[in-house]
Amino acid sequence: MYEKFRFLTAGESHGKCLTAIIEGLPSGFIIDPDFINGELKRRQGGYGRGGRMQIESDTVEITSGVRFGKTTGAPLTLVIYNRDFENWEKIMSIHPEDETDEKSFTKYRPGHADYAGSVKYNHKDLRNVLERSSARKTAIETAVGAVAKQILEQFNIRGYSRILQIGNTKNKDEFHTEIDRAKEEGDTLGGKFVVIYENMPVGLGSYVHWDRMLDGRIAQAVMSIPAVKTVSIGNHHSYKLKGSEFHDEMFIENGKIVRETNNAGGIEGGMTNGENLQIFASMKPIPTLRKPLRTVDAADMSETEAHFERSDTCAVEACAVVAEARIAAVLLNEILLKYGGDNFDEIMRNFK
Ligand code: EPS
Repeated sequence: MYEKFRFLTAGESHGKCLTAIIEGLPSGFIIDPDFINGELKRRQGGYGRGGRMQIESDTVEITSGVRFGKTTGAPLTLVIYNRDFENWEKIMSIHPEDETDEKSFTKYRPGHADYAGSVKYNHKDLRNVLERSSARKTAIETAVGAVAKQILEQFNIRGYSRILQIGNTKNKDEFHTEIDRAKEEGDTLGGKFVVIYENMPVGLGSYVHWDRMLDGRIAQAVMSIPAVKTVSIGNHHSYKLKGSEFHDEMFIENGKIVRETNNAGGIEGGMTNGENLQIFASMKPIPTLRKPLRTVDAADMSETEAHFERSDTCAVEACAVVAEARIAAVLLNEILLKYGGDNFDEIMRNFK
Protein backbone atom coordinates (compact mmCIF):
# COMPACT_ATOMS: atom_id res chain seq x y z
CA MET A 1 0.00 0.00 0.00
CA TYR A 2 1.53 3.32 -1.05
CA GLU A 3 -0.83 5.71 0.68
CA LYS A 4 0.02 6.09 4.33
CA PHE A 5 -1.02 9.72 4.73
CA ARG A 6 -4.49 9.86 3.17
CA PHE A 7 -7.20 12.47 3.21
CA LEU A 8 -10.58 13.30 1.77
CA THR A 9 -12.23 16.69 1.77
CA ALA A 10 -15.86 17.77 1.57
CA GLY A 11 -17.72 21.03 1.39
CA GLU A 12 -19.17 23.58 -1.01
CA SER A 13 -17.91 27.08 -1.73
CA HIS A 14 -20.97 28.70 -0.09
CA GLY A 15 -21.99 25.79 2.10
CA LYS A 16 -21.69 25.67 5.86
CA CYS A 17 -18.09 24.47 6.06
CA LEU A 18 -15.18 22.67 4.46
CA THR A 19 -14.05 19.44 6.13
CA ALA A 20 -11.09 17.08 5.83
CA ILE A 21 -10.46 13.73 7.43
CA ILE A 22 -6.80 12.72 7.50
CA GLU A 23 -5.93 9.07 8.01
CA GLY A 24 -2.54 7.54 8.74
CA LEU A 25 -0.96 10.08 11.05
CA PRO A 26 1.25 8.45 13.67
CA SER A 27 0.94 9.52 17.30
CA GLY A 28 3.10 12.02 19.14
CA PHE A 29 3.60 14.72 16.50
CA ILE A 30 3.06 18.32 17.57
CA ILE A 31 0.17 20.05 15.80
CA ASP A 32 -0.25 23.79 16.27
CA PRO A 33 -3.52 25.22 14.93
CA ASP A 34 -1.90 28.67 14.75
CA PHE A 35 0.55 27.33 12.18
CA ILE A 36 -2.37 26.03 10.09
CA ASN A 37 -4.14 29.38 10.43
CA GLY A 38 -0.99 31.18 9.32
CA GLU A 39 -0.94 29.12 6.12
CA LEU A 40 -4.66 29.79 5.59
CA LYS A 41 -3.97 33.49 5.93
CA ARG A 42 -1.17 33.29 3.36
CA ARG A 43 -3.58 31.52 0.96
CA GLN A 44 -6.15 34.26 1.37
CA GLY A 45 -3.64 36.96 0.55
CA GLY A 46 -1.78 38.07 -2.53
CA TYR A 47 -2.44 40.99 -4.81
CA GLY A 48 -5.52 40.67 -7.04
CA ARG A 49 -7.81 38.64 -4.81
CA GLY A 50 -11.53 39.34 -4.99
CA GLY A 51 -14.38 40.27 -2.65
CA ARG A 52 -14.81 36.84 -1.07
CA MET A 53 -11.47 37.10 0.69
CA GLN A 54 -12.73 40.22 2.49
CA ILE A 55 -15.65 38.23 3.88
CA GLU A 56 -13.65 35.21 5.00
CA SER A 57 -11.07 34.97 7.72
CA ASP A 58 -10.24 31.29 7.33
CA THR A 59 -9.59 29.59 10.65
CA VAL A 60 -9.33 25.88 11.29
CA GLU A 61 -11.05 23.88 13.97
CA ILE A 62 -9.51 20.52 14.83
CA THR A 63 -12.32 18.24 15.95
CA SER A 64 -10.50 14.90 16.36
CA GLY A 65 -7.11 13.23 16.39
CA VAL A 66 -5.20 15.73 18.55
CA ARG A 67 -5.04 15.83 22.35
CA PHE A 68 -3.00 18.33 24.37
CA GLY A 69 -1.22 19.50 21.22
CA LYS A 70 -0.11 16.13 19.85
CA THR A 71 -1.52 13.62 17.39
CA THR A 72 -3.02 10.56 19.05
CA GLY A 73 -2.82 8.21 16.03
CA ALA A 74 -6.57 8.56 15.45
CA PRO A 75 -8.01 10.16 12.30
CA LEU A 76 -7.55 13.91 12.40
CA THR A 77 -10.52 16.03 11.36
CA LEU A 78 -10.25 19.64 10.22
CA VAL A 79 -13.14 22.06 9.73
CA ILE A 80 -13.17 25.56 8.22
CA TYR A 81 -16.48 27.39 8.54
CA ASN A 82 -17.51 29.57 5.59
CA ARG A 83 -18.43 33.00 6.93
CA ASP A 84 -20.25 33.74 3.69
CA PHE A 85 -22.66 30.89 4.49
CA GLU A 86 -24.87 33.26 6.48
CA ASN A 87 -25.65 35.00 3.16
CA TRP A 88 -26.31 31.68 1.40
CA GLU A 89 -28.10 29.59 4.01
CA LYS A 90 -31.40 29.44 2.06
CA ILE A 91 -29.72 28.97 -1.31
CA MET A 92 -27.50 26.16 -0.05
CA SER A 93 -30.20 24.48 2.06
CA ILE A 94 -30.26 20.69 2.10
CA HIS A 95 -34.07 20.61 2.54
CA PRO A 96 -36.36 20.01 -0.44
CA GLU A 97 -38.99 22.49 0.83
CA ASP A 98 -36.43 25.35 0.53
CA GLU A 99 -35.85 24.82 -3.23
CA THR A 100 -35.36 28.13 -4.99
CA ASP A 101 -33.89 29.33 -8.28
CA GLU A 102 -32.38 32.39 -6.66
CA LYS A 103 -28.65 32.35 -7.62
CA SER A 104 -29.27 29.59 -10.17
CA PHE A 105 -27.49 30.08 -13.47
CA THR A 106 -27.40 28.39 -16.86
CA LYS A 107 -24.77 30.34 -18.82
CA TYR A 108 -21.61 28.25 -19.00
CA ARG A 109 -18.34 29.92 -18.01
CA PRO A 110 -15.82 28.79 -20.65
CA GLY A 111 -12.72 27.43 -18.92
CA HIS A 112 -14.59 26.38 -15.79
CA ALA A 113 -16.17 23.02 -14.92
CA ASP A 114 -19.72 24.23 -15.73
CA TYR A 115 -20.25 22.55 -19.11
CA ALA A 116 -18.69 19.11 -18.64
CA GLY A 117 -19.77 18.98 -15.00
CA SER A 118 -23.42 19.65 -15.77
CA VAL A 119 -23.47 17.08 -18.57
CA LYS A 120 -21.75 14.53 -16.34
CA TYR A 121 -23.92 14.96 -13.24
CA ASN A 122 -27.08 15.96 -15.14
CA HIS A 123 -27.48 19.33 -13.44
CA LYS A 124 -29.77 21.97 -14.95
CA ASP A 125 -28.61 24.54 -12.41
CA LEU A 126 -24.88 25.15 -12.93
CA ARG A 127 -24.70 26.32 -9.30
CA ASN A 128 -24.53 22.61 -8.39
CA VAL A 129 -21.28 22.33 -10.36
CA LEU A 130 -19.81 25.68 -9.31
CA GLU A 131 -20.19 25.01 -5.62
CA ARG A 132 -17.78 22.07 -5.55
CA SER A 133 -15.59 22.91 -8.55
CA SER A 134 -14.74 26.32 -7.04
CA ALA A 135 -11.18 26.83 -5.90
CA ARG A 136 -12.67 27.52 -2.48
CA LYS A 137 -11.89 23.87 -1.65
CA THR A 138 -8.18 24.68 -1.76
CA ALA A 139 -8.66 26.31 1.66
CA ILE A 140 -9.15 22.92 3.30
CA GLU A 141 -6.41 21.37 1.12
CA THR A 142 -4.09 24.06 2.45
CA ALA A 143 -5.06 23.16 6.01
CA VAL A 144 -4.28 19.49 5.36
CA GLY A 145 -0.96 20.50 3.81
CA ALA A 146 -0.21 22.69 6.81
CA VAL A 147 -0.58 19.65 9.07
CA ALA A 148 1.88 17.81 6.82
CA LYS A 149 4.18 20.83 6.62
CA GLN A 150 4.59 21.18 10.36
CA ILE A 151 5.33 17.47 10.71
CA LEU A 152 7.91 17.75 7.91
CA GLU A 153 9.54 20.58 9.87
CA GLN A 154 10.08 18.11 12.70
CA PHE A 155 12.29 16.27 10.16
CA ASN A 156 13.90 19.63 9.30
CA ILE A 157 12.27 19.61 5.83
CA ARG A 158 11.08 23.10 4.88
CA GLY A 159 9.19 24.48 1.89
CA TYR A 160 8.49 27.89 0.41
CA SER A 161 7.51 29.42 -2.92
CA ARG A 162 8.22 32.39 -5.16
CA ILE A 163 6.19 34.02 -7.93
CA LEU A 164 8.15 34.11 -11.20
CA GLN A 165 5.72 35.63 -13.66
CA ILE A 166 2.31 37.32 -13.76
CA GLY A 167 0.72 37.31 -17.20
CA ASN A 168 3.42 38.41 -19.59
CA THR A 169 5.79 40.04 -17.12
CA LYS A 170 8.67 38.55 -15.19
CA ASN A 171 9.50 41.91 -13.60
CA LYS A 172 8.35 41.87 -9.97
CA ASP A 173 8.01 45.67 -9.95
CA GLU A 174 5.33 45.37 -12.62
CA PHE A 175 3.21 42.60 -11.06
CA HIS A 176 0.78 44.96 -9.30
CA THR A 177 0.35 47.30 -12.27
CA GLU A 178 -0.32 44.32 -14.57
CA ILE A 179 -2.97 43.06 -12.16
CA ASP A 180 -4.48 46.55 -11.79
CA ARG A 181 -4.70 46.86 -15.57
CA ALA A 182 -6.38 43.47 -15.95
CA LYS A 183 -8.84 44.38 -13.20
CA GLU A 184 -9.72 47.67 -14.89
CA GLU A 185 -10.33 45.78 -18.12
CA GLY A 186 -12.59 43.27 -16.35
CA ASP A 187 -10.08 40.60 -17.21
CA THR A 188 -8.02 38.01 -15.29
CA LEU A 189 -4.35 36.94 -15.25
CA GLY A 190 -2.43 33.74 -14.67
CA GLY A 191 1.23 33.28 -13.93
CA LYS A 192 4.08 31.06 -12.95
CA PHE A 193 5.67 30.10 -9.63
CA VAL A 194 8.24 27.79 -8.13
CA VAL A 195 8.03 25.73 -4.94
CA ILE A 196 11.25 24.72 -3.18
CA TYR A 197 11.63 22.09 -0.48
CA GLU A 198 14.95 21.99 1.38
CA ASN A 199 16.81 19.38 3.45
CA MET A 200 15.42 16.42 1.59
CA PRO A 201 16.59 12.95 2.63
CA VAL A 202 17.86 10.73 -0.20
CA GLY A 203 15.57 8.01 -1.55
CA LEU A 204 11.97 9.18 -1.11
CA GLY A 205 9.87 7.70 -3.93
CA SER A 206 11.09 4.80 -6.02
CA TYR A 207 12.11 3.77 -9.53
CA VAL A 208 10.57 0.29 -9.29
CA HIS A 209 6.96 1.06 -10.35
CA TRP A 210 5.26 3.84 -12.28
CA ASP A 211 3.03 4.76 -9.35
CA ARG A 212 5.90 5.10 -6.89
CA MET A 213 7.88 7.64 -8.94
CA LEU A 214 7.96 10.78 -6.75
CA ASP A 215 7.99 13.21 -9.69
CA GLY A 216 4.77 11.63 -10.98
CA ARG A 217 3.14 11.88 -7.57
CA ILE A 218 4.12 15.52 -7.16
CA ALA A 219 2.93 16.39 -10.67
CA GLN A 220 -0.46 14.82 -9.97
CA ALA A 221 -0.84 16.66 -6.68
CA VAL A 222 0.06 20.07 -8.14
CA MET A 223 -1.92 19.56 -11.37
CA SER A 224 -4.99 18.80 -9.24
CA ILE A 225 -5.08 22.43 -8.05
CA PRO A 226 -7.75 24.28 -10.05
CA ALA A 227 -6.33 26.32 -12.97
CA VAL A 228 -2.87 24.73 -12.88
CA LYS A 229 -1.94 23.83 -16.45
CA THR A 230 1.74 22.90 -16.29
CA VAL A 231 4.02 21.31 -13.73
CA SER A 232 7.72 20.74 -14.29
CA ILE A 233 10.61 19.71 -12.11
CA GLY A 234 14.06 21.25 -12.21
CA ASN A 235 15.51 23.12 -15.16
CA HIS A 236 12.58 23.51 -17.55
CA HIS A 237 14.91 23.95 -20.52
CA SER A 238 16.04 20.33 -20.18
CA TYR A 239 14.57 19.31 -23.55
CA LYS A 240 16.74 21.91 -25.31
CA LEU A 241 20.04 21.11 -23.60
CA LYS A 242 22.66 18.48 -24.36
CA GLY A 243 23.23 15.73 -21.82
CA SER A 244 26.62 17.22 -21.04
CA GLU A 245 24.97 20.57 -20.25
CA PHE A 246 21.98 19.31 -18.32
CA HIS A 247 23.04 16.54 -15.95
CA ASP A 248 24.38 17.43 -12.53
CA GLU A 249 27.95 16.16 -12.27
CA MET A 250 29.08 14.66 -8.96
CA PHE A 251 32.19 15.51 -6.93
CA ILE A 252 33.64 14.63 -3.54
CA GLU A 253 34.11 17.34 -0.93
CA ASN A 254 35.10 16.51 2.65
CA GLY A 255 34.24 12.88 1.98
CA LYS A 256 30.72 13.73 0.81
CA ILE A 257 29.09 13.70 -2.62
CA VAL A 258 28.36 17.23 -3.82
CA ARG A 259 26.96 18.79 -6.99
CA GLU A 260 27.55 22.21 -8.46
CA THR A 261 24.19 22.32 -10.26
CA ASN A 262 20.67 21.09 -9.57
CA ASN A 263 19.10 20.89 -13.02
CA ALA A 264 17.32 17.70 -11.97
CA GLY A 265 15.37 19.69 -9.38
CA GLY A 266 16.21 17.21 -6.64
CA ILE A 267 14.73 14.12 -8.30
CA GLU A 268 16.58 11.41 -10.23
CA GLY A 269 14.97 8.11 -11.17
CA GLY A 270 11.72 9.07 -9.42
CA MET A 271 13.54 9.51 -6.09
CA THR A 272 14.86 12.41 -4.07
CA ASN A 273 18.65 12.72 -4.50
CA GLY A 274 19.24 14.98 -1.49
CA GLU A 275 19.31 18.24 -3.47
CA ASN A 276 16.55 20.82 -3.04
CA LEU A 277 13.22 19.91 -4.63
CA GLN A 278 12.36 22.50 -7.25
CA ILE A 279 8.84 22.36 -8.70
CA PHE A 280 7.64 24.88 -11.28
CA ALA A 281 3.97 25.33 -12.12
CA SER A 282 1.86 27.69 -14.17
CA MET A 283 -1.70 28.77 -13.56
CA LYS A 284 -4.10 29.82 -16.28
CA PRO A 285 -6.14 33.02 -15.84
CA ILE A 286 -9.26 32.46 -13.72
CA PRO A 287 -12.22 31.72 -16.02
CA THR A 288 -14.81 33.87 -14.21
CA LEU A 289 -14.54 37.26 -15.95
CA ARG A 290 -16.29 40.55 -15.17
CA LYS A 291 -16.09 41.28 -18.91
CA PRO A 292 -17.82 38.02 -19.80
CA LEU A 293 -16.79 35.62 -22.55
CA ARG A 294 -19.16 34.50 -25.29
CA THR A 295 -20.91 31.29 -24.44
CA VAL A 296 -24.10 29.26 -24.62
CA ASP A 297 -27.13 29.36 -22.32
CA ALA A 298 -27.97 25.78 -21.36
CA ALA A 299 -31.61 26.79 -20.70
CA ASP A 300 -32.48 27.45 -24.37
CA MET A 301 -29.22 26.74 -26.24
CA SER A 302 -28.96 30.38 -27.35
CA GLU A 303 -25.68 32.23 -27.69
CA THR A 304 -25.08 34.66 -24.85
CA GLU A 305 -22.49 35.94 -22.36
CA ALA A 306 -21.07 33.91 -19.47
CA HIS A 307 -22.24 34.08 -15.88
CA PHE A 308 -20.41 36.45 -13.53
CA GLU A 309 -20.85 36.97 -9.81
CA ARG A 310 -17.49 38.01 -8.51
CA SER A 311 -14.01 36.64 -8.90
CA ASP A 312 -10.34 37.20 -8.30
CA THR A 313 -8.34 39.09 -10.92
CA CYS A 314 -5.26 37.02 -10.13
CA ALA A 315 -4.75 34.20 -7.63
CA VAL A 316 -1.22 33.07 -8.51
CA GLU A 317 0.15 33.88 -5.05
CA ALA A 318 -2.60 31.85 -3.43
CA CYS A 319 -1.99 29.02 -5.90
CA ALA A 320 1.68 28.86 -4.88
CA VAL A 321 0.71 28.50 -1.22
CA VAL A 322 -1.73 25.72 -2.13
CA ALA A 323 1.00 23.99 -4.15
CA GLU A 324 3.37 24.10 -1.15
CA ALA A 325 0.63 22.40 0.83
CA ARG A 326 -0.19 19.74 -1.76
CA ILE A 327 3.50 18.88 -2.11
CA ALA A 328 3.86 18.71 1.69
CA ALA A 329 1.16 16.03 1.80
CA VAL A 330 2.98 13.99 -0.87
CA LEU A 331 6.32 14.32 0.92
CA LEU A 332 4.92 13.40 4.32
CA ASN A 333 3.38 10.29 2.79
CA GLU A 334 6.82 9.30 1.50
CA ILE A 335 8.48 10.03 4.84
CA LEU A 336 5.94 7.84 6.64
CA LEU A 337 6.38 5.03 4.09
CA LYS A 338 10.16 5.10 4.33
CA TYR A 339 10.69 5.61 8.04
CA GLY A 340 7.46 3.80 8.98
CA GLY A 341 6.15 3.41 12.47
CA ASP A 342 3.10 4.21 14.53
CA ASN A 343 4.54 6.84 16.84
CA PHE A 344 6.98 9.74 16.88
CA ASP A 345 9.76 7.84 18.72
CA GLU A 346 9.75 4.89 16.32
CA ILE A 347 9.79 7.09 13.24
CA MET A 348 12.48 9.46 14.53
CA ARG A 349 14.66 6.51 15.50
CA ASN A 350 14.35 5.13 11.95
CA PHE A 351 14.94 8.54 10.44
CA LYS A 352 18.11 9.12 12.44
C1 EPS B 1 -12.19 31.11 -3.49
C2 EPS B 1 -13.46 31.43 -3.19
C3 EPS B 1 -14.43 31.70 -4.27
C4 EPS B 1 -13.74 32.39 -5.43
C5 EPS B 1 -12.48 31.69 -5.92
C6 EPS B 1 -11.70 30.98 -4.87
O1 EPS B 1 -15.40 32.49 -3.69
P1 EPS B 1 -16.67 33.18 -4.40
O2 EPS B 1 -17.10 32.29 -5.51
O3 EPS B 1 -17.68 33.29 -3.31
O4 EPS B 1 -16.20 34.54 -4.85
O5 EPS B 1 -13.34 33.67 -5.02
O6 EPS B 1 -12.78 30.73 -6.87
C7 EPS B 1 -12.73 31.04 -8.19
C8 EPS B 1 -12.37 32.21 -8.63
C9 EPS B 1 -13.06 29.98 -9.11
O7 EPS B 1 -13.19 30.28 -10.32
O8 EPS B 1 -13.25 28.83 -8.70
C10 EPS B 1 -11.19 30.85 -2.44
O9 EPS B 1 -11.52 30.72 -1.24
O10 EPS B 1 -10.01 30.76 -2.80
